[in-house]
Amino acid sequence: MSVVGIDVGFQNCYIAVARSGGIETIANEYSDRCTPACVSLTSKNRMIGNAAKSQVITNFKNTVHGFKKFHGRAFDDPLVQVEKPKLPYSLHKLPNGNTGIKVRYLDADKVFTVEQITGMLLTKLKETSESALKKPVVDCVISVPSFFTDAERRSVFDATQIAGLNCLRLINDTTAVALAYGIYKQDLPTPEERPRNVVFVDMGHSSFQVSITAFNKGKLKVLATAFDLYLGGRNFDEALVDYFCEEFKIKYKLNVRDNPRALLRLHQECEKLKKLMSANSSDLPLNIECFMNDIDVSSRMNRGHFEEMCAQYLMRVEMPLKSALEQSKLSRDDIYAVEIVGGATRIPAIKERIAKFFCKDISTTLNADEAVARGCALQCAILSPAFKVREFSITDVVPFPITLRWKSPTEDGLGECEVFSKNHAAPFSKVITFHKKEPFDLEAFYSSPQDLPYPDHRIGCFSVQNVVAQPDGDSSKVKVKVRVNVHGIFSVSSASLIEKQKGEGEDMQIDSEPMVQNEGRSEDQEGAPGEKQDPAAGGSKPKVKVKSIDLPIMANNIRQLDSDVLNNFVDYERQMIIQDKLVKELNDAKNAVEEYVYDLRDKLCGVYEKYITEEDSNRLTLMLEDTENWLYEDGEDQPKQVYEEKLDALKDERYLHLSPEEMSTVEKCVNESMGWMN
Ligand code: ATP
Ligand code: K
Ligand code: MG
Repeated sequence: MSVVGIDVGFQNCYIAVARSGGIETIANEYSDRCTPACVSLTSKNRMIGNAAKSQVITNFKNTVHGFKKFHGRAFDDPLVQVEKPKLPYSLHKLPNGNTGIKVRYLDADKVFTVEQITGMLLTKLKETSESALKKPVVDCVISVPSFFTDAERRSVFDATQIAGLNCLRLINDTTAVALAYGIYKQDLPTPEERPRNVVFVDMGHSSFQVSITAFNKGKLKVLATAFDLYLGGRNFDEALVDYFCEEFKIKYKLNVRDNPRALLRLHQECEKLKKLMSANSSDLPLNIECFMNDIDVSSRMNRGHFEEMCAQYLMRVEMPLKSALEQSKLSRDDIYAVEIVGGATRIPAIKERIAKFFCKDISTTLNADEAVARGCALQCAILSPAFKVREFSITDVVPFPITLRWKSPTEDGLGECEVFSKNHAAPFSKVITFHKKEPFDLEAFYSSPQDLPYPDHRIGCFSVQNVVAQPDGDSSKVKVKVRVNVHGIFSVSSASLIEKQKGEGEDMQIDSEPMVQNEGRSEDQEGAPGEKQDPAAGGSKPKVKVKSIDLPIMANNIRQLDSDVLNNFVDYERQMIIQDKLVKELNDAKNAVEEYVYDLRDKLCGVYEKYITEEDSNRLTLMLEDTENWLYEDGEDQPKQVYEEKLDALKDERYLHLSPEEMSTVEKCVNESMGWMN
């Protein structure tokens, strides 16, 4: 069983794994611990991560990045519409209204769902973990922003399935960070003592998240979360881009915005400049050669000017901090530490604002880039029976209150009740008792749409089926279990009808006021979200003589892929993986020929020189030249087998006429020249 944690960022992804020594962040094949959240589609294959990032400018129409926020969002969603004009690739409205991503792939127009694109990214991250762990990876924990609603979480969960991962938990970014902070702390207060309250601040590329978490020995409890959905490092890049676009219009008469390639380059340069300014307060140059219409551009910027330009963004840092503190009902004095993570918290002005708000020096004891992934891996280790890790209990919160409304087709019992208040503990299950004579619908929705960072407050409709009256005509007692599961996803998970046994004289409750019974049980692990059946706890209190019958629940309007659609995506992902593998093998075979040519050419005028006749040497040199030309011409695009045969033919050439002793001398020389001997 694998223990893997993945931070899927808007811009950067990190993987942490558990190995014998503990949790460690791992590097990909480019020796980079950061894998860009980027997918590039071509006429032959897909490139994912670093390879895709290098295509951002050259293949801009088919290189997809900045898609994380499209999860669970309709094409018409205001957020999607705001992002759309800024993207170098095209979005497309899918038949079901969702956001599709339109690209050219294998020489055809193709629309992918965002689940598929994230699925591709996860496939890459899965492969990277597999090559580090040298075994198949299936189980993992993946981070999502704490403000993700049901639809967004379900969509990310679907993506994990497309990639063939078994996601044990979708954990909130800031909760993962809290776990990474707390689990190794030896000096946490005992459960009887007052908890240690720590603020976690994460500003990434796209958004800003804050949580306040209370720690005691062996446990953490999130008290409050707050966020700014639209505040992140990219706002600061965009401010610079805007500024230089204006400047270059005047200075060089260039309309940068009309040229996607130039605009993308400017973006990259501005991000670099922004990072430099974090470490350097002096005037810094911006130079881009051959920027547009063969013109070289140059300008300057310094931190002071940059901060002035970004005043509107810096102003917004305080709000979520204030909101989290208010919700937690703590005062500044109750805060033990303020820990910051996320790339954008490296901007000095942001650090200053956070410190100023809490009247406290901020701590940077965690690795700003890797803490989320490490926390995910720790959570995975806790959930994995195969791995020994310190017991640590995690109680998260419900970020947005959830209400249940019920109605029956004919009965006039109509009512509603808030089942999960804001900051209610999660995961959590509750049992609600209804008195009904016929099937009824439960509509779940977020209670305060004005605070919801999502345009549709509906979560889904759950029909409780097969409900019948008691033989004596009375209403039946129906126990319905609702929960927010480990992924932070809401569901009506089970229902059961309690049959009255003879002689049981029970008081009936009024339909419109269901009894809510807290189970207070925090679930450690469960299956896929939206599962419709599981063994009903049925509120089976001991000693009451009742018979309980499980009732089927039909979930409607849940924002999740239908299982046949999901299965198609799973199959298609597998096909694409095979296609990529074939292309890679082909490229490897071609590269092998090329490498052989270079290698032999070196040896001919090096270590082999003494042992080869001039005639053979000339013949081989010519042959190598022919092969090289062939590679650029007829041999440019051949099946793998052709390259393999070419290589075999080259290797079969006889040219060294040596005795066994001479052969071993040559081998020794070759090895020495390649530095293998010492
Ligand atoms: P999100 O959390 O929004 O999904 P993410 O996790 O991909 O995004 P991070 O990797 O935490 O984001 O941070 C990336 C952002 O941090 C980028 O905007 C990047 O430019 C910025 N950043 C990184 N280093 C620095 C630095 N030294 N100074 C300023 N900004 C930086
Ligand atoms: K990240
Ligand atoms: Mg992040």
